[in-house]
Amino acid sequence: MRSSLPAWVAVGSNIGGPVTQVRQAMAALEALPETRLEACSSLYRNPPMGPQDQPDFVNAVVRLRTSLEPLALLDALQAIERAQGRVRHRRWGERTLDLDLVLYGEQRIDHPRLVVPHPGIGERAFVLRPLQEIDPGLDVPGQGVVDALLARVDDAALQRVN
Ligand code: J1C
Repeated sequence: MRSSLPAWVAVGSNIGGPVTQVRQAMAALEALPETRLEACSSLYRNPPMGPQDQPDFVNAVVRLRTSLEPLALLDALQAIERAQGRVRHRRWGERTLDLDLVLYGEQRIDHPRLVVPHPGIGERAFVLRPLQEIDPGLDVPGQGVVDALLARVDDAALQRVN
């Protein structure tokens, strides 16, 4: 059997019942082949980054352990997005479901379809806060420790969903 590595996936939605979308995505991630769902953050409701005339987002982060290679995992994430009727209306606009591969082990990947660590993670409280919840002290290759990254952004608008 191939060796498995931890992989962190950010989940986001702001239409189509965002809480249900995020929970359903977590269930789909748990069902992936060669993959275990090791940890789920809380769900966080937060205002949109980008155009403000759209609903609030619900965001979360999960830690998987998988022996899927990075591009195979990306394919699987995109299949889940499609299965949940992914709709994107406009750039930086509302979306049914986003799955972003934030980190894959300690690897740095620069491929036309896949950049890891995910660029922009350092500016996004809606990724950093749930990531810190499940893995405080985690090192983001090339960027620093998650706690230090979180200390630099404003996360006051994130509200934990019950
Ligand atoms: C392409 N990609 O990106 S969609 C894909 N690296 O086809 C991939 N690490 O080939 C490629 N993971 O806009 C390259 N895909 O949540 C990666 N996201 C990688 C996945 N406000 C990769 N509050 C394009 N919360 C791909 N989200 C990349 N505002 C972009 C979807 C999957 C995330 C958003 C709040 C949010 C937003 C905006 C509208 C800006 C938000 C939130 C897209 N998310």
